[in-house]
Amino acid sequence: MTDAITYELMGDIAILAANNPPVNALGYDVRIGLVQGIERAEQDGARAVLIYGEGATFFAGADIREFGLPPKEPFLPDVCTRIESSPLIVVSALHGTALGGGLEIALGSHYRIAVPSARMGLPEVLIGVMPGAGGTQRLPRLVGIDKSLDIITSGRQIGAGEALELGIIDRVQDGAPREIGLAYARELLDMGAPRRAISEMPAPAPVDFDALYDATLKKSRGQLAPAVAVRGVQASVELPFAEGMKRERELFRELMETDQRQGMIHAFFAERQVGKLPELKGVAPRPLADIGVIGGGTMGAGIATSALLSGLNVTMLEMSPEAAEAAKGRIAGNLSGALKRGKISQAKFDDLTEKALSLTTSYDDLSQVDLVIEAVYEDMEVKKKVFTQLDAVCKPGAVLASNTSYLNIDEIAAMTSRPGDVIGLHFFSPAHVMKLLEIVVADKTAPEVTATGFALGKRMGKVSVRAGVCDGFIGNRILSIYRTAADHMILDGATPYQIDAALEEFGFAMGPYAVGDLAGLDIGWAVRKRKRAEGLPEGARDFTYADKLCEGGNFGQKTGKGYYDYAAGARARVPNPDVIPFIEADRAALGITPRDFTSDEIVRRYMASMVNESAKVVGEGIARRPLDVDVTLLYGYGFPRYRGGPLKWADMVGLPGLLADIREWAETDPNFWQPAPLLEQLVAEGRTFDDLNKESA
Ligand code: 3H9
Repeated sequence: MTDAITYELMGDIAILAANNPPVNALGYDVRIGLVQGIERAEQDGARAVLIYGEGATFFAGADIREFGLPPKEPFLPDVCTRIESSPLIVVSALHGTALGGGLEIALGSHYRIAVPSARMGLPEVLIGVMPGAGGTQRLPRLVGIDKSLDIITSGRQIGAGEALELGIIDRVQDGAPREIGLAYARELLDMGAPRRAISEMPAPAPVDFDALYDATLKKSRGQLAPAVAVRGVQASVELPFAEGMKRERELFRELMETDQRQGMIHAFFAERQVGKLPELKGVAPRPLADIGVIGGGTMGAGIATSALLSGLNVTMLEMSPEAAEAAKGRIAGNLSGALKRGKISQAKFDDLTEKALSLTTSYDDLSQVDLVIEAVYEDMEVKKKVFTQLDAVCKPGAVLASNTSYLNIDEIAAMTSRPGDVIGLHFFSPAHVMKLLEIVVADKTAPEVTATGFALGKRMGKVSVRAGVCDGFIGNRILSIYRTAADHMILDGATPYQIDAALEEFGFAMGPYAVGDLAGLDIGWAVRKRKRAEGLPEGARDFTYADKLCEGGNFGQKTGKGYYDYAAGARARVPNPDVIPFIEADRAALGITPRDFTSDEIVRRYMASMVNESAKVVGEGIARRPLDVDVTLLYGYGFPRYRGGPLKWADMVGLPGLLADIREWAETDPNFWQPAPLLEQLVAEGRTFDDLNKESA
């Protein structure tokens, strides 16, 4: 026996307890321990076997860290089959999260009991694979095609109550998993309950799997795993059980070989790694109970909503009582969304809006808050005034945060007598929905202030990324470059519609011009005006078509027209006929003869510009590691998760090819295509961005 599974014989019941913290992943030691435990139970003359997990959870799935390495026997599907084929009664007692291979072990058992808080599911598609240890063969026999496809293709977790209703588990009972499992096994033995192998149950009736495959592929926007999983379920209907298991394994292995699997597993580990910074090891955050928010527009109200939902008291400061009431209305509107979705009760809603939220027009009311976030107009002079006033009233030790999306936090901090307490907390709109939080660490920000930013993000359920100070920090700085690459392609002959289509095909939820229409074209207009006023870099290509759209009052969806005409609804996205003539006028003025672009070239240029700027952001230390950029783009900019993030994608397509493209394009536009020194260095050394992630771990 291995240490990962301990064996104990209690009368005629053998107990196999998993001890593989933190999540009892089904690594090699656990698998071999389970097989040996079953064999030993049979040899010892036991009549039943109980399987349960010590610690936080039943098995949370196969050990993802083993993926990509040569698989080692016993393979998980064989372990499940070995459990199921035992002549003894096998009971699994579930707590925590029985996921993927964990649920498959439970389905290989003959009976399943769970504590009320247990959650279960087959989330393999969320890491780019599909159930590979009988999940697609056993679950349909238990719950039918519709339910099993819902569970498998969404990867969602279901609670014990729903699992009981569906018949995935046999009983829900409060108590320690070991105790409830033992009592259940005893009861089953005493009543002479039969062995009950799901593989021996009849398969569900056939349905139109081709149609289901097509529908699933369409829904998952280019991600393959959910659709391939449909083929696995199809095998449960069309093939005898053992053949179905073989087919499932083949499909699982096919997915295992894909870049999509690599991308999604990279995303899984990156989002867990992103908050782990060496500089914060052992640094305690400051306590947080009361926070202030300055400015109750869309952004401020979203931040306040998120803070209230995470249990903080919020003082909202506005310029006038009317503006404060309007902010409260926005917050209540946001919270009523949570109420409608059943996330909070009416009593909680009342409590949050009437007790936890207070309104003020006086800075004095911020004197006792632990942290204050300003979300006022993006103007340095306005921000400086706010911070001067905060410095005058806030208690010592209060964290003073700016939600600016590009302004220099060092300059803002310098307005105060306590720059160590100043930090950037860049939320993304709508702030109560979007998961990304950029924590912008200025020159003098104290480590415990950074730790407090991360603690706030965690409390709010955000994915927080550390960023350094520069124009646009990590995300908006990179965005401005790849948007420029797209604008250049338009000048040279592409249309916004072609570009949107190519990038949506690549996997972005929306192309850049559709996103512009959604966010409001006035934002980019203001940025262009500011940059022109500051002076464009020499040789930079400028254009006017986007300004002309804005000058005509066309700011996108909110005005009914932008790159698209929304008269027929937001989804219709009919091209606005004014756009192409504006573009043609720019081309004529610049003496450009338009040329054709293929979708492939559009993606390549757009992505190369994104990767190149990302490499600059990492090289300059604005992002600590490549994974910080990947997480930023995944959570704030709609980057397709199955591609892992721009730098993981770059590793997979190959850095030398990307650099060669950039060098070639630099021959015609040396101003824009300046290779990042870090990219050149990695190519010269034959290394990848992921090597840098590993070195920093
Ligand atoms: C599968 O089962 C395939 C089979 O069908 C077929 C096979 C043939 N492996 O998330 P947390 C680590 S595919 C290795 O922070 P939480 C995680 O990296 C698998 N490590 O905690 C972290 O490490 P660290 C299907 C894993 O409480 C630590 O555990 N299963 C695994 O917020 C704590 O994790 C899944 O996809 C793993 N499977 O959430 C489940 N899981 O401390 C994936 C976690 O060094 N896991 N770790 O950063 C989860 O969804 C969540 O981790 C879970 C706990 C809900 C379990």
